[in-house]
Amino acid sequence: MSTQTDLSTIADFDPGTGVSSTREPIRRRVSDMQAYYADQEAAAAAVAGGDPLVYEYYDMGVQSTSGDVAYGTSTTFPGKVGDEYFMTKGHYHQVRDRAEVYFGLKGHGMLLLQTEEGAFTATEMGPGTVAYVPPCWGHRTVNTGDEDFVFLAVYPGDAGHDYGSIETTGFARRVVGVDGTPTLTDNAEFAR
Ligand code: M6P
Ligand code: ZN
Repeated sequence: MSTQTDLSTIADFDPGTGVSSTREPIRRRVSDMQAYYADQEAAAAAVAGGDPLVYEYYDMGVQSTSGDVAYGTSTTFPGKVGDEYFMTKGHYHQVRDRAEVYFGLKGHGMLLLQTEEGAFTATEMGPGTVAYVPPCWGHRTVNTGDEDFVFLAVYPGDAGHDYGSIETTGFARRVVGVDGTPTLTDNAEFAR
């Protein structure tokens, strides 16, 4: 059997920083996801005050077939919008039953997981943590520390990203700082 993947295009990355010297990352600033945050005034102020980078993601360029294994590194920078920690948009997989594995490389964060039926769970991540996103669970990561939070993500090539559902419903919980401690709180706007 032959593969159409050109091995010379498969990128490597620095396991300390997640950065790949041969790939361009996707970058998300506060303005790219303003409505995702609870405090709209703080989000507008962050955009006006320089629009900080929230996270970047290097997709290592594997083709998107069911037989391929896609992988990439994600860095969420430290920071908050209001009292809510910087986070990824979060997504379900377009092909819902595709799972994912995260491997923590640097810094500290939280992986939020939820199903469309209303289940929710969260797990803490740090260097060396292996976290599993089971089939059909939506997932978002949050930087709860004061340094870059970096992890490797591995998932089936045909999984795809469905952002629409999370954009519409949000996540059941938000991660906010309470007296300096990352704390899960109910998301008042959550609708499922
Ligand atoms: C992880 C993986 C990627 C994802 C990235 C950014 O590295 O799950 O597939 O693209 O985080 O998260 P999001 O796509 O939700 O913005
Ligand atoms: Zn995913």
